[in-house]
Order: sequence, then structure tokens, then C-alpha cells
Amino acid sequence: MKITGVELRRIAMPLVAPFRTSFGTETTRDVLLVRVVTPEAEGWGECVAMSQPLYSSEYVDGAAEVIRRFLLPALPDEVDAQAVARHLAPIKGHRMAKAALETAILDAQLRANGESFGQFLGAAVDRVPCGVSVGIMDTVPQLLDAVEGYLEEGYVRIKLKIEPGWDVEPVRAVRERFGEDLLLQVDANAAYTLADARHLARLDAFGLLLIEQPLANDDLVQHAQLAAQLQTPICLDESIESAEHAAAAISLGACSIINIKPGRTGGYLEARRIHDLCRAHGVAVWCGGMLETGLGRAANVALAALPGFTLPGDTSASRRYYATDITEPFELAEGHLSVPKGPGLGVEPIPSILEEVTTSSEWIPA
Ligand code: NPG
Repeated sequence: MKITGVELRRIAMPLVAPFRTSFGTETTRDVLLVRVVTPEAEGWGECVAMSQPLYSSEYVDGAAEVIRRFLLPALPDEVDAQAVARHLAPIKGHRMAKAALETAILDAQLRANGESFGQFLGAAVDRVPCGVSVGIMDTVPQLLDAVEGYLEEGYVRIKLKIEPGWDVEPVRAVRERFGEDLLLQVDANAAYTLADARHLARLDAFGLLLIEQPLANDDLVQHAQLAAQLQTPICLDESIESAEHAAAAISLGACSIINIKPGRTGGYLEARRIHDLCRAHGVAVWCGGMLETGLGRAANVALAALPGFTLPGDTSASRRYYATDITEPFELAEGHLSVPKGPGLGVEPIPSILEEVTTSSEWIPA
């Protein structure tokens, strides 16, 4: 399809409550949206890069810059979504920026063809079970209240953010209060080193589904050594940016579960490749989240409906993060979200809400 032009739109979305992880606290989500215009249809992509390069090396200003300066000029006049990654491959890294652009092109293409993301990706179910990620809190009672609230809303699994100094005690408290049937997991966002192995092994007592990304992004070998010392399964997130990384991690024994975030891997096509690889190797996957608006959430929910997604994802309802989403809100029903059925993402930004949260907009003609 021929691209007429691309809009880079920045929006500021206030979070319902601060979200604290081992690498920082978010209060407002600064999001870059990519809108691709073609004669047949328009498509949207949401860039998951954060304002600062704390989760990975990407950040939102950098993503906008690489899209306008390098990615768009690398595309041919006529482009097929399936070929975008190949055209962008000479430009190293910047997977979140690439993912946003590829998603927008794919969305336009699917809308033009009347096909949904779920159909295109191979969704096997029409709703997905949802977990929720619970940030680091000041006190354990505050954490217990938060978890209780989420369980009342129907979330089927709880993920606790941990860091040194906030790990064994909060996990113990949640396990004791909510019982052994609660599906519970933890996420360290790379906050530990292999020297912490004995300390992390104390988490084995709590029957966790998994511990996510305990060590640094490039510590694949160290994760394999840690896995040999823990009973709790290791899940990798930040370390896995491609199907090749996933293959390496699996063959090293660095993880037995992978959190797939399409933004981190350069898009939904690479995310599906990781899914296929993991499925062939009996490695469970689940769909992560990066505080997406309804646009990113729609595509994530479609991905999470693929058959290898055997663990509940961080695909929470819109209101977990935003009082007002830019699309029709995703709402939990019996702990599940429905996979959108309409063409492309199946959801649209609501123009008046989008205007209200927009901080800048730039039109780049092809
Ligand atoms: O449900 O969207 C969500 C957030 C889930 O905890 C979550 N995301 O490390 O996985 C993570 C974390 C994150 C959020 C990372 C924002 C980076 C940015």
C-alpha cells in the first residue's frame, strides 16, 4: 500500500495512581502515537517507549526522532506490513519505534482488508484471562489493600513488583492474606545480581508462578545459573528482544517462561515468531504490558488470544491505569477482556478525548 503521510502525535495520559517499579515512578504516561494515512485506510500504532531510557535504552523523544529521520525514509513507496521489518533492518535497534510504525501500517492494511488483528495473528479464543501488575508501595498494608481491590474487580492473577528491600516480606504478606490458591508472580525489572541467588531462593517458599527478569538484560548466562539455584521458574522480559534471543535463552536454560511485549521485540510479527518458537519448545508465554492506551491494549489482547499464551497476561482493563482512555475503555468481565472483532485494531481514538490529551502533533508527508 502507498503511504500518503504519517502523523506523529504525542499525548499525556495522567495515571490513576503513581506506578512504581524498581527503575522509577510514573505519574503521567507520555505516549507517542503513529498514524499512517493511505488512500484506502488509516492505521494506528502506539509506541511503548517511556519518557526516560530506564526500562531499556529507548525513550519517547528518541523514538520520534528515529522514526522521522531514519525509519520513514527507509520505507519504499509501496509497502506491505509483512515487509516493514526487512526494510527497517539496516537501522540497528530502536525496536519500540519500529514496532509502532509497523503496527500502524499493519492496522491500515488490515482495516483496508476488513480483517481484525486477532484473525490475522491467529487468535484461538474470543476473550483472554487478565492479570494485574501491582507497583511497589510504601507499606505492606497499602499493598494488601491494593491487591484486595484488584481481586474484587476480578483479576485472575497478581504480579508484584519487587526490588531489593521489597521482596520476601510483601510476597509473604500477600500469600498469607490471600491464600495458596492465588496465582501470584513477581517482577524485579533487572534489579538483582547473581550474588542475590540465596536471597531470591527464599521466594521459593511461596509457590510463585514465576519470577520475572531478576537479573540484568544481557545476563543470559547468569540467568541460567540462577535458574539452577531456584525452584521458582524464571521468566524473561527485558532480555528477549527477538526470536533469536528467545532461542538462545531457551537453549541455555536461562528461562522456562517468556513475557512477550510486542513493543520490546519490534512488533507483532516478531512477537508471533517468539510465540511460535516457544510453543514448539513447550515454553509458556504471556502478554506483558507497558501501560498502553486502548490502542496498544487492543493489539495486545488480540495477541494474548494465540494458543501458546497459556498464562494470564498484564492485559488489564483501561481503568487500571486511566480514568479516561482515548478509545472505548477495555472493561473486565469475569476476569477477562474480549478480543476486539472489528477490522484492524477494532478500536478508534475518540476525537474529542484525543484532542484533550494531545501535547503535540507533526505531519510528515510521504
Ligand atoms: O499492565 O501495562 C501494564 C504494566 C505491566 O508491570 C507492567 N509493566 O516491567 O513489565 C514491566 C512494566 C513496565 C511498565 C515496564 C511500563 C516499562 C514501562
